[in-house]
Amino acid sequence: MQLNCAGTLLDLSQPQVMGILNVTPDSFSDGGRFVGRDSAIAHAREMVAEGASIIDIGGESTRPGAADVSVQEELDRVIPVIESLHLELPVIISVDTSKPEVMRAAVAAGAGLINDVRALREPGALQVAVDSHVPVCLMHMQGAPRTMQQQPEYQDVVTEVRDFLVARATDCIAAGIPAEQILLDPGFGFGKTLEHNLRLLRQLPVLVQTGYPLLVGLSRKSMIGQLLDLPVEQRLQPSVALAVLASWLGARILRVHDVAATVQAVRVCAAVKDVDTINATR
Ligand code: 7PM
Repeated sequence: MQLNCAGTLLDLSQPQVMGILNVTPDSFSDGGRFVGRDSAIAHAREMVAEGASIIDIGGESTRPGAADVSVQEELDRVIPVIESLHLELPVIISVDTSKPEVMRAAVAAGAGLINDVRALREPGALQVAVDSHVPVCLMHMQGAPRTMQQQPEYQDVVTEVRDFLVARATDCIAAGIPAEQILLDPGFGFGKTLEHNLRLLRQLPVLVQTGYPLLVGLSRKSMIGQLLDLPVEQRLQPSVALAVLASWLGARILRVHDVAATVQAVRVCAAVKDVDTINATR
């Protein structure tokens, strides 16, 4: 099980960590510290040294209530950082965007994965993804970022998220994306209450069952704030705990802010998971 990220292979038989590099000035937890190109590169270099195999770069804040960002603004934020990163570091670069123009420019600049919280539903996005030949992460979101947390409602959140994601994957395959290049993501916090998020994590094996590798983002999310009443800068330990749970339940890629702690945690978790396979080969 491996992804072909613009020529770089990513092995999914071991859990992989995706480090979040935000280049939005209003990014919710890094407070706009990594706005400049040099500081972004330094942060990325640190995350790679800590064991991240993917760096996720996003220029649009998907925070509930956040303002829309223009194509030009997103290009200006993201493309220079991708160009520099691609020249300086041997790491897979993921672009967190829903805009086809940004996807196209990002892949041309060296991005090896498209991460779209709107699951390639914006006009033109699916065709750009097909033409780019990089893997895609399809995420579930109910509603739109500005209003999604107002009144999330489901009959059965796990079934609805699974059916949405499988339907999107089927559309992507029909359009020409190889099934082996598709990742699915339940989209924790995107149009979900605390209970919805907890159910989705508890029932993650239902999503694993689809056969598509799962990427999950739980790092520093508001569900932790709701459970523990902690501000965003004090959510390291519970974020690591949720990453371990997700990886134990079958997630393949963990999208996180705190790379070093998460890499160590999911590696020991994987050793426990894989102990029978080690014995079988001896
Ligand atoms: C405010 C609220 C700011 C939420 C930032 C966020 C995911 C993602 C994001 C995810 C995938 C965050 C999110 N979350 N992409 N992009 N999966 N694939 O916490 O869960 O970073 S933005």
